[in-house]
Amino acid sequence: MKKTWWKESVVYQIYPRSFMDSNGDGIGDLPGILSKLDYLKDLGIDVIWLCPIYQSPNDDNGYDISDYYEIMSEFGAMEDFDRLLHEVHARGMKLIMDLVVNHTSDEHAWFIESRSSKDHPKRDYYIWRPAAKDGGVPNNWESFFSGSTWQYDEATGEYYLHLFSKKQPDLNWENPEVVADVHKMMKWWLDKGIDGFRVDAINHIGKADGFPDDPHPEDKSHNTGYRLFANLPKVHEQLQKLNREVFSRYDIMTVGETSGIGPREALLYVDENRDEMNMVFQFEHMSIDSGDGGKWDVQPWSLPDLKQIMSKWQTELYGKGWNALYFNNHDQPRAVSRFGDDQTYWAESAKLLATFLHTLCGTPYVYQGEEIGMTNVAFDSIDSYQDLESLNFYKEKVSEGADLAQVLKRIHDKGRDNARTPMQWNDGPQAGFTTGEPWIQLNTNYMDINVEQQLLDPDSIFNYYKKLIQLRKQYEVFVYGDYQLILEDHPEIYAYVRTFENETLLVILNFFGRTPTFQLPDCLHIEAPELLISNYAVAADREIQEITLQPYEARVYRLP
Ligand code: TEU
Ligand code: CA
Repeated sequence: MKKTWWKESVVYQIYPRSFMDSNGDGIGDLPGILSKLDYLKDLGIDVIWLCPIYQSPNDDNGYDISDYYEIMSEFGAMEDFDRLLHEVHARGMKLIMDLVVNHTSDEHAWFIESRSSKDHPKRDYYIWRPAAKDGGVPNNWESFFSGSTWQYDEATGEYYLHLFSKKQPDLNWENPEVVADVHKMMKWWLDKGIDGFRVDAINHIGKADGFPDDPHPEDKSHNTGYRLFANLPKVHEQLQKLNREVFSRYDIMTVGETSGIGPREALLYVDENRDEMNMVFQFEHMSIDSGDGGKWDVQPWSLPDLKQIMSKWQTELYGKGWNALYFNNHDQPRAVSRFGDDQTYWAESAKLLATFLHTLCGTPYVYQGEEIGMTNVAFDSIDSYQDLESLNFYKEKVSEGADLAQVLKRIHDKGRDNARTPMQWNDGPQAGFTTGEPWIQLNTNYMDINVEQQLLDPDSIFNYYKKLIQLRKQYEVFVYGDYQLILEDHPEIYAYVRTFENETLLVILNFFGRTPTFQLPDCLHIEAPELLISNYAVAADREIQEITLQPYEARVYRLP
């Protein structure tokens, strides 16, 4: 297996709007990030992934870009970015940017020109269609953010396609001029010295020829049309070209966001011989708690499901392509609330999930606040929510006459604002995030959960993450070891062995609040193992044939 820096790295994801505000306007910004670089270095982070910081009217907090060559005014100026990049590098860290090229903002100059007339040279930068024969929308495709993917535009009497919000028109990747302009823009940033890209919604850049109706609108596992605009062969053609003409010319890392695939399809993106991307964010483990009652319906998840999914990814990619590991990001609820217990066993379960994240084969991604165990938030009223996906969902449900308490419950469980409340730096006013009014309400638990307090506590979640990250650097087996599941059918304990050259790790994770007994399988003969890390004090006893585990207990042993 080829060894590279991005396999050995731990990535930290920053959602700039909610990270640190430097000037009291309530909005996180680039100087704010700059002021926290030493904090990230102390944690042991190698790479920072910055969510979009380009000029944007913020319909979707920067995922709607109106100018790829400018910094969002609220976040600062290009000099702030250059200084940030310089200071990241000065600390021996790297920085990757979010690349949003499935769509732009409707306020991007290209779209303004495109919509101006049917024969404008930029018309085909976007996807325009006349009304269907019945005079309605061109097909039955549904947007990720509710409603049709088609928006009627008065000026020319046609519809444009938007898989996300109507202020995020999809670029037309069939147009070679679009492709050339995107490549040019990427090179411009890479020439500045950035270290790679997280490639947003890249599996959606190809759409089925002729824009046919989805024949299965009754299938609610995805929005209608999904199968006709996700992971099509066209996407791979573009990625191969992108790799040839852009990625391969720089020493960078690339991670694509690709929902709707299993490991077999993932290998089309990440097989080291195919030259597309280094790794992808898959979504299978994010759906183990999805019920079949439509968007954001939650059901209890089961550990055997999680084991089955993670084991499949671990074994099928091993030696061929690389995994991206995550349980949190800016689109998902907080993992400690979702897969742990944010009440009784808050710290224990946060550390358990951290252990899992750092002991699998792949590159771990830590999302801001995860390293201190930040939790979900449940605002009382829809008026406190900011995310357009939640707001659109609520509106749609209101128009359907749904039970609004139920709808708010779904938003509490799954809405994206769970991940977007401000970073909790201390227990002072506004958690130290801003001296002004934050753009979104804080989670009121910042008195108990904050960075300042955890830096002082050797047993904190923060210090546990720090230790795990150090261990990954100390022992290659954490990074490169293979993966072998043991106790496959155990409903509460997740355990596995990692082996690389002559090093072996044994990972034991009790995923719930009970006290099951771990039995070492007969096939493993182990003497005098060394305990590398655990989230409870463990007696000096080195006997591990049989262990009664504490709630959410996690242990990692190194076997001689
Ligand atoms: O998310 C896109 C995204 O999650 C879809 O590509 C995915 O296929 C779908 O949600 C699966 O259920 C990214 C960003 O992470 C998000 O914040 C943006 O709102 C979105 O793209 C639009 O840019
Ligand atoms: Ca600010």
